[in-house]
Amino acid sequence: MTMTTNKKVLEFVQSRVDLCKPAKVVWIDGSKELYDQLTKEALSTGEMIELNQEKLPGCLLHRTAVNDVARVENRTFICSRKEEDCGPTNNWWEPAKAYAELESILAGAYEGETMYVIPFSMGPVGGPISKIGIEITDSIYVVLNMRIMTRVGKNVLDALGDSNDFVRGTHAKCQVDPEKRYICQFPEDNAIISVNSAYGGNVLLGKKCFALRIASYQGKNEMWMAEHMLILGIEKPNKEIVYMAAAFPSACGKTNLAMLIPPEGYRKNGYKVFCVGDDIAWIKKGPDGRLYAINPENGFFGVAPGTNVKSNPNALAATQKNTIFTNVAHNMTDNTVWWEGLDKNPPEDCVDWTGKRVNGKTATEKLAHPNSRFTAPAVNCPCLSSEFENGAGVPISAFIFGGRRAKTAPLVYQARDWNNGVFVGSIMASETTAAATGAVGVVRRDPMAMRPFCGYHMGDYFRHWLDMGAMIDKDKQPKFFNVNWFRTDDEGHFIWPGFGDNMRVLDWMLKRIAGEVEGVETPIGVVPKAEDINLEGLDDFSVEKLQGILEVDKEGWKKEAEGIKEFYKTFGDKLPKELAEQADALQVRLNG
Ligand code: GTP
Ligand code: SPV
Ligand code: MN
Repeated sequence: MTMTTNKKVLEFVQSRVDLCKPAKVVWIDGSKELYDQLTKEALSTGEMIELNQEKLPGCLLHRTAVNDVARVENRTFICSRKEEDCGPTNNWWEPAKAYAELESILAGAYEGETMYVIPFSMGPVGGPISKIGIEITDSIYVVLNMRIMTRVGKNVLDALGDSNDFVRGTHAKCQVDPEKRYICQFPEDNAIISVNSAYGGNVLLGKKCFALRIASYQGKNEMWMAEHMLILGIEKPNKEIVYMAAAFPSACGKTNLAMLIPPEGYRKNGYKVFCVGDDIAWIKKGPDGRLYAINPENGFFGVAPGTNVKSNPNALAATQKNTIFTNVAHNMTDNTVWWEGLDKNPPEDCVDWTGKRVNGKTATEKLAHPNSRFTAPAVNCPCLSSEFENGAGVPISAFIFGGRRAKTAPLVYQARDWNNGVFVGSIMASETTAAATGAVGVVRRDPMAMRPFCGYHMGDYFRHWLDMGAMIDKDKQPKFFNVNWFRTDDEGHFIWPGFGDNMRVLDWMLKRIAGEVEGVETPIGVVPKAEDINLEGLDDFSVEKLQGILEVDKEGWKKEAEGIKEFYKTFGDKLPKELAEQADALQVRLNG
């Protein structure tokens, strides 16, 4: 059965059949019958485990190979025709060589197996900002996750019609061999090839591979932006809703901020927060000259550890049905799931994320992998924005950048204008997390949280940000802020309470956007006067503590400025001169 007469789609699918040699081809039509049948099959082979259907209806558990639990940045390649289009923050692989090696790995890779054809839309089907992809895979896990994370089915092919404007994604599990694992993007060919992995970020090709790496390149050419940003709306007591988009690196708080529940005092006064998206934003200039953003995804691929009724009740609620859990702990007593930070009661009879049966109370290893995840449908989220299905997007009033910094970066500051805001985004630095393989807790530069996701030269990406600003009238430009929830004290404890209390910082931003409050000028930007951050209801948090984390440490920033210049040097003549000037001006202000 095929579902389209689109010649380009049929050619692509046939090319994969010829190369990978499957025993059978199944087109994913979006019907429940087919998903049920595939789920049954995955349950029968043990690929998926059915959880307690009374407590967690429609929920499944999956464990990946122990060497395949996170994105692999050192095995991720941008295969642009010219090396100079890849840039110093990415790995480059010459397309001809990459294709040759990948095709040798893919040759016969599906022998004896079923090949699935997944037509998917990023963004509402047929929407003005949406784009279409086809993912070919041999993994039912991928099919069932793509169903949650994107819009999948025949209607996508109908929307595509005869067009050639679709991204070609090929995935094969192969032997899950880490030595032959490659995640390759071919921006000029609209193509992605991912082999030898079955971990989400590497194989759900609509997500980082398409919606960021390929789409960032498309956005540069078509004057829009693909960003690693959550989108949230804050409803004020006067019912006005202000939308903000925030870029934090992986596992640095996007899902949590996107689903924030304001502190009681705010709720009483009529403030509400709505989630439009938790990871990716596609942003385009709208008919009224403002920037509009959509969330191209259809679900949440969220970090499980640390998610609990206090930290993020909305995310937890979203995982209570039709959710796939990956690499969490399996509670054998009632066939449910558990992870570190869910509660203080690890299951005694437990299978840990590696598949080992243990007593969770006495186990010394982590029961869930630090990068264990839930794949939950967006519609499950109690605070999902009513604009979620609006293909034209929501108007953005603020861009927020942020990272995980134990020192130096204050709780919040505001950039002076668009170009200074781009500078602030470009100098972002953050401690690495378990979302990617490699050392955890090392500070590295991660411009706009896009270092692992920019599909072209980062210097050209900065230029694109500056060009986007130049296209928007000053009075319609979003304001730029930088936040850091992660300052620690001498014992290594987080100082700021974070989570729902981050509303107090967003509130200051709202007032800045409305022009209702003055700030304090510092060399790096405008910080709040301590009295302008509402601490009502925060009993054990003093104004002195707040002053401590609002302080701009000049000596620390002088070192930071030197580090920025070093980092900037790596871009050579691709660094926009506007940003070089920004770096100089920062040094002048710090020494003044
Ligand atoms: P990706 O899905 O990898 O892109 O991550 P993310 O940016 O969505 O991060 P997420 O919201 O899942 O948070 C990651 C970790 O940071 C979790 O363990 C959270 O509990 C923790 N976290 C989130 N927000 C805060 C905060 O405000 N303060 C503190 N201390 N921790 C936070
Ligand atoms: C991230 O690492 O930023 C994620 C998870 O959102 S992944 O899909 O693995 O990229
Ligand atoms: Mn992410």
